[in-house]
Amino acid sequence: MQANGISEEELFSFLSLKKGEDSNYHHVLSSMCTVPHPVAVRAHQMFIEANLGDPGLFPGTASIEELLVERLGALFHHPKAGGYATSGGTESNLQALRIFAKMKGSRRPNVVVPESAHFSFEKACDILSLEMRTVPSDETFRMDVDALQERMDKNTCCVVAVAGTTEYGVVDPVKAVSEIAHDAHVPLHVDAAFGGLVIPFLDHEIPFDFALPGVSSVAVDPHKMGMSTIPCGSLLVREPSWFGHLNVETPYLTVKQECTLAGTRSGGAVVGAFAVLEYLGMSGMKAVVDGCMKNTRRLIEGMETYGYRRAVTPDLNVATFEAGTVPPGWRVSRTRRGHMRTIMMPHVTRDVIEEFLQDIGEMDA
Ligand code: 0PR
Repeated sequence: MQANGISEEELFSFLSLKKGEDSNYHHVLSSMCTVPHPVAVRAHQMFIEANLGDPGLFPGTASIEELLVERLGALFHHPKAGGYATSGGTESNLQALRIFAKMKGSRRPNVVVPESAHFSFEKACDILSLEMRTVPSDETFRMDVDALQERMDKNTCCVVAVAGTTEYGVVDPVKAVSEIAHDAHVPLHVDAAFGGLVIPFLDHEIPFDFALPGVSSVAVDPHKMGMSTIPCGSLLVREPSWFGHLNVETPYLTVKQECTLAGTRSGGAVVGAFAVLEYLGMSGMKAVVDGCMKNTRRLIEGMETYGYRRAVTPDLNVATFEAGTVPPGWRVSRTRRGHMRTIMMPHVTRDVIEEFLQDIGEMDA
């Protein structure tokens, strides 16, 4: 630290220089985050100092967290689901496995996850000392359900399905997985970090949530398709009392027990997440998702007219291609199999897609 502070002007000119080095999302097709909705920003600013780690000091913010959980629970066909706002999908996945490992109480617990699962499960299994067993994907990159059962045994504390895979934007056959898990009395955790705020707004139904009796918990991130400020994820569980397995005593706080992973937690981001859902409602969210899906179809169609084949037809707004070089200035990512991966987040408008197609067409010429 410098002995004496610098002027505000000097400070902010340095910060804007650094901000200029960041991407402004305009040509970013590789991100599952997006520019936050203006009401999220306004709500976040309003609650900027609120710390949900000591909710007794911020009862208003804490009641908004409860409302957020209630809204998401209702959206997922279980208004009485228990839940809390996490820092994102990584924490939600970790906490879900933590609950189910404790409930199982096995000495050598294992978790069965699809090959396509996000790398947060690897972190979670490492931290919780769980054996991670993977189920291969079929040719559409969805979990091969036939291979699931043989990986489960009496020490399996949780099965995971992904509703909206990170790499290919497909939804695992959650209904079939749910039946297997239910019959075996093994909890099923659905990672809908990305898809949870897309699937309910699609024109056709894809079962993935608490309407399926085998689903025990769902992770969904407002800071992805919920257009909230970062960080805001959430974990919902079928039985609110399950969080009791995670409780620790917090004698010097305004609440005497805590089940969250983080202590200090951003109230602003949580209020921001709630604000977006409340402001847009079902019809507003559907309009956003419709737009993203239309843009996804347009990109796939445009790329295929140039001869770049899709890797798969996605369920959600993720498009992947057999394609190599990308025009300069554009950010895309690569899947583990080497496919070009793009995500049509709300900042990726139709104009942006047309611009990308034009650039890639010129590159080819
Ligand atoms: N589950 C799924 C299905 C995910 O796609 C992700 C993140 C997670 C869990 C973990 O969520 P958190 O990162 O919130 O803990 N998927 C994106 C990815 O890894 C996250 C991301 C977002 C990466 C924006 C880059 C980026 O620019 O690709």
